[in-house]
Amino acid sequence: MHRRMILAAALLSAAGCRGAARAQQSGGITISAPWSRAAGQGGTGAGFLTIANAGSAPDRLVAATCPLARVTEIHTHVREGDVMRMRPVPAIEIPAGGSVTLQPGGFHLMLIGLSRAVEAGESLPVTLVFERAGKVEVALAVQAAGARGPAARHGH
Ligand SMILES: [Cu+2]
Repeated sequence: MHRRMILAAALLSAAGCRGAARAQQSGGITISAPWSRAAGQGGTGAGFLTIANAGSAPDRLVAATCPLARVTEIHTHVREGDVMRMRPVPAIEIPAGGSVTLQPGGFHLMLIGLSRAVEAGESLPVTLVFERAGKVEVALAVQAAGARGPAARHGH
């Protein structure tokens, strides 16, 4: 267990050195590899990241806000026949000692109604709100539009 924590810390600091993935910690909650994709003004952006909970109790991501988005929602993908559709969810539970990754094709943040274009290379501020850990600020590293595959089709 101790060894695993050291490894995790090493991985996080390595990510920090690359500058693309800043880790933020609050209480037992650690956020790593936050990223997004380029999107146009008035369009919809997405947020992806990994949430680890080192605490002894489960926590829940209950909201997120981004100053550039009119509305920020927490979404999941559900299969309907052979089509994947996105659905808002009220919360994502992060189990005690576990982690959840928001990624294309699964859970993600949806940044709806961007007040300006978001370009690759910039970082997008997002506030995550957890039931127990409270607010956690993260900076999403913006990648090119369509980065990481098919889930780039995020129309609303
Ligand atoms: Cu979505």
